[in-house]
Amino acid sequence: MLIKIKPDQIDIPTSSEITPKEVFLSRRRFMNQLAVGAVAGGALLNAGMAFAQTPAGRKLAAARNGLYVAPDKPTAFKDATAYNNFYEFGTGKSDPAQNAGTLHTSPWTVSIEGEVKRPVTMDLERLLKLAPLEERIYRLRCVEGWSMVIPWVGYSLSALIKQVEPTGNAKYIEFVTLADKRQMPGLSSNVLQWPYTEGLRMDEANHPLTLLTLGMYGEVLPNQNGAPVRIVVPWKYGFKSAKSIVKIRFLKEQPPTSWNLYAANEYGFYSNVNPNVDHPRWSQATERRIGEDGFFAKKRKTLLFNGYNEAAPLYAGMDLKKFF
Ligand SMILES: Nc1nc2c(c(=O)[nH]1)N[C@H]1C(S)=C(S)[C@@H](COP(=O)(O)O)O[C@H]1N2
Ligand SMILES: [Mo]
Repeated sequence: MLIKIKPDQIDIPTSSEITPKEVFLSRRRFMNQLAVGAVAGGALLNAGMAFAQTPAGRKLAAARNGLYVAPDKPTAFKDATAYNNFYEFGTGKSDPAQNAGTLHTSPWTVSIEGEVKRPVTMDLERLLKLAPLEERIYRLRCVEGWSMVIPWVGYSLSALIKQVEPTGNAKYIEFVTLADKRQMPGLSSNVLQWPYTEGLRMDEANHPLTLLTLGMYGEVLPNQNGAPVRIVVPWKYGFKSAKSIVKIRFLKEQPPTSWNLYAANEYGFYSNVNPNVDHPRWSQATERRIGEDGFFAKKRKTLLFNGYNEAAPLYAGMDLKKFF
């Protein structure tokens, strides 16, 4: 059962209200919760249930990271889980919510390979414990011209990258989604090349904003949002944020990516949110907020880097019209 948190139950402190001390205290509170959770986890193990199992709706304790709280009102859980892009379950916006029930998220492993000194296959339990879980409220802007505001749960991907020790050759990172026809009805159509793959330059992957995401709204990810583990890169168009990841590869060369293979002139490797670079078939200057802005509402102005100016130094000296 999914336990839903209404947005009005989530209190959003403004950034001026957040002090480093509060962040520290909430982290300590989280550590205490973790200790309690470890006892409960032990009891579950004794009962013959693996802690790694993540039934839908399982709560994830996470301390709000005040550095990453979008001032916008979070999208309602019911909207963020009913209007999705997850082509492995169909191309319609309601297809993922309707069809993703067939995805088996337990057991789940992520194989980390390529240009690393310590290649490893991690199960979900290990990923959940790799670093303290944080809640971060990020805007997510789809290339189609809509956006959401989601309280994600996870930690910076850089924590995982550090553990596997990339070699000097690692210049790019690739994310590979599960591709299993028995679980994913959308794979019978070849609208995209499967498995769905995405990639980042190593400095983008190591940017603190890049979130290895294990939950949202205080619980594990719903299947339609990319359970049990996905990436969220808030300054890029949504399609860069691959869902239901089974493999992370460290590479010397820039990897091909599903949407770039689909239409290279429409979907670049970088795909930073940029109101000044139109999609060949539509403007990117404005967006609609799912659940709030109806089709006839005045559109919101899209912000360069989706408002995440911290990401701008990654592209110093690059022509963003060329590297779109
Ligand atoms: N594996 C996979 N990941 C994916 C997609 C997809 O079709 N398959 N769609 C992308 C697109 S286009 C968007 S906008 C976001 C949507 O994430 P959300 O449904 O959690 O809002 O997921 C991205 N990740
Ligand atoms: Mo998207």
